[in-house]
Amino acid sequence: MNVETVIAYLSLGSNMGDRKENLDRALEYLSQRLRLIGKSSVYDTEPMENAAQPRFLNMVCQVKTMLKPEDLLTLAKGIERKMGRQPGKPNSPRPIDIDILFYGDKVIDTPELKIPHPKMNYRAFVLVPLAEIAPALVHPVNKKTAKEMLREIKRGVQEVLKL
Ligand code: PH2
Ligand code: MG
Ligand code: MG
Repeated sequence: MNVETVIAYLSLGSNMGDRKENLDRALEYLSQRLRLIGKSSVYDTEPMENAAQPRFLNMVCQVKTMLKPEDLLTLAKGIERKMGRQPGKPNSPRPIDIDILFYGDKVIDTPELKIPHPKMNYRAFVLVPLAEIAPALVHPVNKKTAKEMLREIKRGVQEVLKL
């Protein structure tokens, strides 16, 4: 069997219930199925896009996995469900949201899955923790590093506070 290990980056966010506990629980569930090799600090962040919801805790983790991208997505969705997230409510408060930011340098663009995550480029709540743990990581499409992408966004960076 030809199994390949890939380094992936995931973004975790919670703005419902005990937010810190939710992040910890999600990391625990993830570590049961893949190898957690890095994690950022936890940041308290202003909600973006739908401002009329509670503040988030956000973080990014680095994982090593043999799961295919679709299976990694299934794992993430399964943990979201197990932790009580209601599906089909994209911009409402949630105990946990787990998004795939990068999967090696693979580029995927299907209706179900887009990698690299198309919205990360302007999201301080993603780029601040990402640049903390992987400043030199290169985006496979725009070829910028995490640190460069962070430098380019001005709006919102002040709304991301390290816990
Ligand atoms: N997630 C969103 C939309 N807005 N804002 C913050 N601060 N943190 C998030 O995780 C977040 C958001 C969609 O998933
Ligand atoms: Mg999300
Ligand atoms: Mg999501």
